[in-house]
Amino acid sequence: MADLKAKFLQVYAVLKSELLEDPAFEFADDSLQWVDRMLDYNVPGGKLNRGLSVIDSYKLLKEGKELTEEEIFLASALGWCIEWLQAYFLVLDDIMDSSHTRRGQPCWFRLPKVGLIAVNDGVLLRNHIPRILKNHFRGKPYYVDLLDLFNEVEFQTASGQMIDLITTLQGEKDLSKYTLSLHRRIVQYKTAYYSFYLPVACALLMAGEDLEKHVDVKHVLVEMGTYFQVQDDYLDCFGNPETIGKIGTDIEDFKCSWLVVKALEICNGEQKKVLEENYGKPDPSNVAKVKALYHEINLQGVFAEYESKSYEKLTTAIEAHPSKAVQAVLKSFLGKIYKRQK
Ligand code: DMA
Ligand code: MG
Ligand code: MG
Ligand code: MG
Repeated sequence: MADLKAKFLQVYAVLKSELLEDPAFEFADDSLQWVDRMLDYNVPGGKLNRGLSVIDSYKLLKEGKELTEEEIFLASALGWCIEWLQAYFLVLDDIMDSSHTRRGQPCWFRLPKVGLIAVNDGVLLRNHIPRILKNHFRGKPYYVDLLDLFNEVEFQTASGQMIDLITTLQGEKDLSKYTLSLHRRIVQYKTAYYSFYLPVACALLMAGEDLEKHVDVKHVLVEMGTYFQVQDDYLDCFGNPETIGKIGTDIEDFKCSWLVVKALEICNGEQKKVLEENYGKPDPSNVAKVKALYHEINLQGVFAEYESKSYEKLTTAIEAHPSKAVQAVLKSFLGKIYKRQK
């Protein structure tokens, strides 16, 4: 595994240098340096779970057959495309969410020299993906399907982000619209497709599979992605910022987080008032009141129960799948995220 990660990181260096050497652009030295630094700051610093799971999944689909160097390289390149996509979304997400830190460092747009240039950097990151695909997959029979997959998933993610953002302003802070079904819709679109379905879909395409024959796999992955974003919402409030590398902003931002949805379900009239008066305000004293309420109604316990129930349900769904190889892919995914602290 350590070996695989080292190989994966080597592929990053190759892809980056190809992008920087791109003859289509005659970069002046300072622009070359900008892109170089921007990539290093935003692309490789995360957990790399999404990227690495393309290789993992592909391996499992090949049922233990030794992968060739070329296969490892190609699966890694696809993994990096997902990491690039994630970097693009995160750079913009942090601006829109007014976040401060990401992966244990200031958000890219918070750097004094960067500011809103980060918006264009996001666009650049996004444009790097088809360039990487063109460089390495143009001759493959599944090239068109890959392009289509990335386009489709990007559209879904951007749509999810839109719903996530516009729900915070409709009707001047009205908590009554925050329901589990709205939350589900947001997180499926903004997180589940790109974080869970995309890596496995990339591996399936590489293995010569037809994605339309794998809607059941997609279904399980989308459920898993939903569970993953509920964890993200939970960690936003209850996680250790040192461990998760970011400081939560969901309460300040009036987000339709799983926590506030659950709180609204549990609260009595008086507690609901506390939420209405304090949720979505930037002042730390308002945030503290919301957090105190979350503790009072034992949201941590509610989450722990949700977590173990989700694990059971997902395991049952996975075990119902006819292919052992696919089961192994899905189980490996679930194992990586169950009870995660970051
Ligand atoms: C993130 O949702 C979704 C995308 C597509 C970046 P979020 O704002 O809850 O993520 P984070 O907590 O990492 O800022
Ligand atoms: Mg965010
Ligand atoms: Mg966000
Ligand atoms: Mg979050």
